[in-house]
Amino acid sequence: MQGFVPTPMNGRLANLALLFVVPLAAVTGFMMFLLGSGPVWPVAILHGVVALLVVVLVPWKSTVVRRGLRRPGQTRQRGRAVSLLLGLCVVLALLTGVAHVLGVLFADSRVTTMQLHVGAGIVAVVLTVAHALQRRIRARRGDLSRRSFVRLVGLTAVALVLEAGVQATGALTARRGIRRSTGSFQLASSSVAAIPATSWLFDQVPELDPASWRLTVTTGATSRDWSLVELGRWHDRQVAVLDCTGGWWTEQEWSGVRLSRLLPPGAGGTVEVTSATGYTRRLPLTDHLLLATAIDGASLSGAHGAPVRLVVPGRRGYHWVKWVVRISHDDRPWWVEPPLPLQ
Ligand code: HEM
Ligand SMILES: Nc1nc2c(c(=O)[nH]1)N[C@H]1C(S)=C(S)[C@@H](COP(=O)(O)O)O[C@H]1N2
Ligand SMILES: [Mo]
Repeated sequence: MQGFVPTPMNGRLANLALLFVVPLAAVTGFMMFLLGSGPVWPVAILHGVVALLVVVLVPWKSTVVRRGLRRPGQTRQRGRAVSLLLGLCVVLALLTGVAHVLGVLFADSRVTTMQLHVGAGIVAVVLTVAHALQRRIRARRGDLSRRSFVRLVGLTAVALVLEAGVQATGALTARRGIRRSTGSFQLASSSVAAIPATSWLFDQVPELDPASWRLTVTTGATSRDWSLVELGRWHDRQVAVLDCTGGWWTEQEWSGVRLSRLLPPGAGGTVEVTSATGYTRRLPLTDHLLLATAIDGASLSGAHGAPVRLVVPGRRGYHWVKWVVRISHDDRPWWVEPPLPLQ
């Protein structure tokens, strides 16, 4: 190969690059989840370019892989399972990532293409670290040279072309309705019945009796319990997009009571909204928070958060706490919590 193609890479440098590229793909992927709305697309492009750099590095990585497969010995065998699984996860992450962009959604199945994608991506990062610990590579002085920088720019340009190809094909072929800048597709039907019942991780629908259900609102030293009948006094409405990180979105009219009505007039700061399951999110009161009891005029079902669920216009679905039982108001910053829920 060296004879007729000027190789802009070698196996060792490809290994070093992949050690950064795979985790960076995961970081940029999660950044998309955190941004929620607004100009997410530059991050989506960055994610695509970083991820497709993996594909561009394959020719050089493959020489390393072939050399490794020829090598006998116990120690090599031990790391082989990790290597194989890592390869599979990266291929799966690449295929499902591209499939999602092309409109393969599987919104009704137990696992969407995007969920499979994120799962494969997370496992790939863990295995990348394990793999690198098993087969240590030492950086050399020449690695940070101008020459290798130029190589990296060249490879990134190729990845950028691939990314443009994927995005253009997606724009042409995806018939599953409109795609948001977060990458999510509109559900095929706008009916309430079509909305998947989703949990961030493993939350189950809790048994809540609407008659005995109470919402405890704490602000400063005072606390008050609201019953469902009391909240029924208000009929506030809000059209908002529920955009799940599973890769789909739906626009609905949610109705119930503005959360600010349950706080002192003009209250600022943040609220921590807690579910009967313990699931919790903290949000600034500058958001137009609605405690919804109905979608499209009909009462919420248990799976969608009855008796009361939070609606957070402009933020991804994982902020929309279902089965709300407690609201604590104070002036802690909204970001004093894990950036993504842990349950
Ligand atoms: C682990 C966390 C990850 C998250 C949260 C994530 C998230 C996403 C999202 C939201 C998209 C859709 C972008 C769009 O519609 O334009 C996407 C696309 C994609 N992802 Fe990931 N991803 C992750 C990891 C990875 C990894 C590790 C790889 C590859 C090694 C990867 C490869 C891809 C590819 C190839 C696409 C198609 C992008 C394109 O070409 O436009 N992702 N990912
Ligand atoms: N208590 C609780 N609320 C939750 C979740 C959860 O796991 N537990 N998942 C969130 C996620 S990730 C999404 S996308 C929406 C889904 O709402 P839906 O089931 O009405 O579609 O609920 C959010 N609220
Ligand atoms: Mo979600």
